[in-house]
Amino acid sequence: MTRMSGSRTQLYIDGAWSEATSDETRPVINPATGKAIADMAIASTADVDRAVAAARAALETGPWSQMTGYARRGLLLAFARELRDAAASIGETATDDMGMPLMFTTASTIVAADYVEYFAGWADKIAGEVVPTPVPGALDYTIRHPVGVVAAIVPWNAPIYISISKLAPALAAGCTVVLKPSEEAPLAPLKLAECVERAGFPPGVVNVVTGLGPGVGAALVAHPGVDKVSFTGGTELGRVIGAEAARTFKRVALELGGKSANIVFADADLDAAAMGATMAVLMNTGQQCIAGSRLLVQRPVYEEVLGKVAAITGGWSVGDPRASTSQVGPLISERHLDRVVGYVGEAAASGRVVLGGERLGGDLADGFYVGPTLVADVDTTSALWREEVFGPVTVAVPFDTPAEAVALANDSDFGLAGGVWTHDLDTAHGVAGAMRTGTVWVNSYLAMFPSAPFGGHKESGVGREGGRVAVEEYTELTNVFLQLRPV
Ligand code: TXE
Repeated sequence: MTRMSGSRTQLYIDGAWSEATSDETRPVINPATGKAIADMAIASTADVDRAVAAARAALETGPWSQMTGYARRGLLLAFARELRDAAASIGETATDDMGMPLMFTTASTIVAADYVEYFAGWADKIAGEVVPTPVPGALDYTIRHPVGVVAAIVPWNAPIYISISKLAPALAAGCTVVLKPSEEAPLAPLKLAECVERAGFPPGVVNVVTGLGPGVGAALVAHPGVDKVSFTGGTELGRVIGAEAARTFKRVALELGGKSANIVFADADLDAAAMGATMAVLMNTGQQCIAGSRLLVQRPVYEEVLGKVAAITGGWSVGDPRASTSQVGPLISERHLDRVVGYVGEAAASGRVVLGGERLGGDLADGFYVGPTLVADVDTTSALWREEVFGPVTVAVPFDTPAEAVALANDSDFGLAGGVWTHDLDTAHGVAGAMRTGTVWVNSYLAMFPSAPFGGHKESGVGREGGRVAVEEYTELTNVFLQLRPV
């Protein structure tokens, strides 16, 4: 559990834990049991103002403002050590909070520590450049400043990983942060703040305020004291946040939805492809933006691959996310479960439901569990094919030629990720290069690591997380021109 007053969570502002000034709370529901496990404090406008003011003071006048990149690197490395030490306890909190099986939430915290270490390495390497000029006897160079106070607005589906993928590059660049967790899963981000505190960051560098999106989230997006909004969530909300942030010329990073195509060619290692296709959707019960939810299979091996995917999928164990054997947990909420099952129901008329599609009962009836689902021969104009379902649902169609596969894959409003399974060099590079997505995996799926830039084309978002570019996006450039006196 996290820092509480009774059952009520606290806010982390200016290096201290405090009560929200409003009495409003929202129950935090464990999706495996349907029972409340805490009451999330709903921050008031005054609390949001206090968090932004603390972040601005830390940025402009506190010890953080005077720290070199070398010193920031040291603090980030201390933060990574705290995350590693707390991985088991953060994992338990995240599992109870949002239902991801314990083995994955614990691993996710260790991966988060890896991300922090990687970005610690950039903190002392952020440099401008010397710029050629057309003017004799002049010197021109650029300086990279931290962009300022960052509002990091995160969703519920991967609260540890997504919080860290914003915090780590922002802190490496010298920014200060107000983190707003999702109301559906606020507890793990609050545990991250405990690691920030133990690592010894100066007050105000990282603040965590909980609350509802239209209240606390919207207040941060509109706040004149915030310089950049980094948001991960649904595309429709991203559209609203991008437009609102533009009114005050804030910098914006939007990591939004996806409907990624996983393309299997007949020459591929079909067992590996079937395993990859299964993992691509079942990890985190399909509640991930990069889920390879559209499966495209070359016609001669279509039925064979579907059979393999169904067999592997059927072998994954669905159950209590606290149990060490569970690989697939519940969905985040009953509302979300109804939405996922509704998508499959609508498509059943046009497609062939090979597996699943229904809420699970028995011992799992109190939780929000849906069976892993495979729907074949889906109408490519249907909502199930085109929209992000965010559940353990794979939709499949056959194709004949590489050109047809690329056309099908790119016929989407999204452009986040995709997979290609083939041993033919021309097909691998040709198809990877033709896909309009931010990431393409070849003979692999879901490989994520901190040095790789990650983000979307089209309606999957704006900006990149991961790699050097992620740090640079948390900086603002100044160009300095000096006219030197001749010596
Ligand atoms: O996230 P939301 P939801 C997709 C997925 C899912 C759908 C909705 O398909 O079913 O989006 O998910 C805060 N101003 N993804 O409802 O609504 C909110 O409090 C400012 C894709 O959980 O996008 C939370 O902290 N902030 C995805 C955060 O925004 C506001 C991850 C995300 O909320 C706000 C999750 C407002 N007006 C869902 N309203 C991905 N890209 O990985 C809400 N928020």
